[in-house]
Amino acid sequence: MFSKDTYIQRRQELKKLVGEGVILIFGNNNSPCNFPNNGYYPFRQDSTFLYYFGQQRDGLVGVIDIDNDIETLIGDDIDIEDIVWYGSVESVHDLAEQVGVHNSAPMKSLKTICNDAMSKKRKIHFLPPYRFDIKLQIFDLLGIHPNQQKEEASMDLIKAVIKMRSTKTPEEIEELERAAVIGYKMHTTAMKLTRPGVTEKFVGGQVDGIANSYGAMVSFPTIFSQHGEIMHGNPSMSILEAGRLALCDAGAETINNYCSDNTRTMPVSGKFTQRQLEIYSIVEACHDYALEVAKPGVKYADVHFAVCRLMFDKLKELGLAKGDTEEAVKAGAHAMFLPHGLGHMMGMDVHDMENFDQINVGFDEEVRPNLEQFGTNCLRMGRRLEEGFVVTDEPGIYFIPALIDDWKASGHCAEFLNFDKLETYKDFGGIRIEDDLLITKDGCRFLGKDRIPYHPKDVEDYMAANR
Ligand SMILES: [Mn+2]
Repeated sequence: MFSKDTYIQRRQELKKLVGEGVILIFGNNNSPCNFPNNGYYPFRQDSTFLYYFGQQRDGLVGVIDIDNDIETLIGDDIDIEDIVWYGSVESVHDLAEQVGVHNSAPMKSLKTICNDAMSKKRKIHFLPPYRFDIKLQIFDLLGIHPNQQKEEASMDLIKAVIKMRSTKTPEEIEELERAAVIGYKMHTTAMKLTRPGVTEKFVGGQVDGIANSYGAMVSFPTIFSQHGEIMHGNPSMSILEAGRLALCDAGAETINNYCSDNTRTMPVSGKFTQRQLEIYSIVEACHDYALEVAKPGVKYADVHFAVCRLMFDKLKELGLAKGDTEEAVKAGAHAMFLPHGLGHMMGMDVHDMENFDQINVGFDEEVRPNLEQFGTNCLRMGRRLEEGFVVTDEPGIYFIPALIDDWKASGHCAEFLNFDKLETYKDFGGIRIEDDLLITKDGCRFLGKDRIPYHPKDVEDYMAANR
């Protein structure tokens, strides 16, 4: 947790930005696994609740009455039976005091607060809920059917929260740096363990254990797969084979729930083949390009498309692509290889604030998303960068057999792709290299004290030194 003042100041700023009405910020409830008292471990608090109210306890709601300048932490104190099973914990009143909130009240009083505000026709602001229990809570409190809650959520509140959470303060950057240190340990462990004969699940499980040991948890389910071309390929029981690539996309959350997100792709044998090196070096060049150009004022969509053009040019040299690069990227031909965006915002969520929709987080009035074109419709971040933003830089090249078949059959982008050559890459897999960029006053830098090895020679040397 940060100091009390941090939370007080954040709520002050939020009140100014939203202007009037009553703000409800729901913390998460315990999420049962198999039976009610067997909570799905570890408990993950809602990030926005953490941002303004800092407390990790389940079953809390923060209420900010802007017009009367009253802040209340709502929640029920535990009883003697809970103490028997889980030990004593602080009262809701104490939790409130720790984050500078002067009032606390039991959960049943939330209904009274809402009824009172509704009877006076005051605006009640809430965020779009993503858990069903919270949807039921909102239904009970405000009478809004779960199907209507997304559109009834307060755009003023959404915009204010996005504005505040997008720019990371020095104390948040310190947390992100801590997450990066754990991420380094996770990825170098994967490099040490990757070898023929072990299962994907074994490496993935060890990587997860490091996140648990040094922080709160993984920042998203670890991807560790020889099928790097499957975007979210979770570790399976398949056995690593010499000659193939293993892609590891993993990150940690610190105790305070700030994230890291990195990807490395390594040769199972410890040595890249010539064909793997050719593709790897293109991804490497694209990855390094973002570091050169990302700075305040630059549209991340422009960086993305510049990377796509660079990638396409180099794929032409290998005979996998052809035609005019500019036209090819306009037509979306690059999405055969790179069907996702260059990166996303990162903070307390690995895809920061994704619950508010990327159209609100990664785009704005000036930079609008393209929701039509395959690949381009997956861009999570397009708007101009600002100092204090943290974005990922994660280009990749994938050979997806089903996509090759699909486009070949329909002739999609046939003037820009060499399908005969693509056929010979169907067993390749995929390569992605990902690091996290902090946008500084006049440029950017990678988060993390040490870079996880990513130049091919460095990856090979690291693997050789740790056999
Ligand atoms: Mn990522």
